[in-house]
Amino acid sequence: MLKKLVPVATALAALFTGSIAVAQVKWDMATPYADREVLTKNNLQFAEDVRRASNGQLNITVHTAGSLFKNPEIKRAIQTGQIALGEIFKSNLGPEDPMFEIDAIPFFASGYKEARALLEVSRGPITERLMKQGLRVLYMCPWPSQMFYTKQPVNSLADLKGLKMRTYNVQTARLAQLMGTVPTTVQATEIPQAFTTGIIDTMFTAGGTGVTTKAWEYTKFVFDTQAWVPKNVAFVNERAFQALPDNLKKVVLEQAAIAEKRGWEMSEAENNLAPKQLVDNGMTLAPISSTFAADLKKVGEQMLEDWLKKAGPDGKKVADAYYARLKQQ
Ligand code: PCA
Repeated sequence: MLKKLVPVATALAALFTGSIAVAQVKWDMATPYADREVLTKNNLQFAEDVRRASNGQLNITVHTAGSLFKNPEIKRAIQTGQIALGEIFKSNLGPEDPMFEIDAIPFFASGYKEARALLEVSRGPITERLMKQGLRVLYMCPWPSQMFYTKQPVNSLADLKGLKMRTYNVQTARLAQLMGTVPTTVQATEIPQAFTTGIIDTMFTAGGTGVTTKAWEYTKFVFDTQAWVPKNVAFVNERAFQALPDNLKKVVLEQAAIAEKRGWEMSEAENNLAPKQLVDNGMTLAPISSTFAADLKKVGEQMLEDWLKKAGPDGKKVADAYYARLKQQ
């Protein structure tokens, strides 16, 4: 009997001191992607880590898969204080400022090493821009490198002419146009349905997203193009952050740094695993012909040129710093 009572008494005491000494803070976090996606898993882990590290004083409820706000609405919801924090696809902010889409230029930074170098040189300009809008960046983690999925073999861009290509933002719509395809916006959560209803014929997405959306059910060929490594950004309303007591501020920042490191590792692990998973499920990992590679390279060069024009001196500075960093590696 006594044995049973002791833990209850201890738990009650803890609850009491907890509620008297400090109020519990509850935050809502909106995220756009399905629970099975690697970066969503990382967000859920972040929330769990914050709860644990704060001894339950800061509780973050993660609303995944756009269930609270959709990808394009999340930033506004945080800025207006409807929710404290969230995660979005960073280059969706490209129309606001080209700096946000520096990681969405095909073949500019296509592997993890390059993507890291690009993050190092662009973190400052990106966090400054968001801070001016009252948003504090918590972490930026990559999607696995973007692969290309089709129903039929491809030898050159000419084979894709007129096909409907799934796009997820302005930058990918531009890419689809330059590839001679018809851009069609479809969020990741709706990919299978869009394929089966014939809204789209082809897409770029991560190997991991190909696996989680069962690409083998509606496409046959996957090209490991390693086209670009786009990132998500998680941020918190700065007023909500500043309203926290110092000990909780520290917890948030520490766990955010851990989440960024873990997110990069989880993403890279998934990137390495995905091609085999796609093949095991019946897809053909198709070799990229020299013509197709040259066609894609040309499109990438055009997009880089366009971006440098749009991004002006700030963009040039970051691009130069990126090239310099690559040379040091
Ligand atoms: N998966 C998400 C974002 C980028 C990615 O690899 C998508 O396809 O929408």
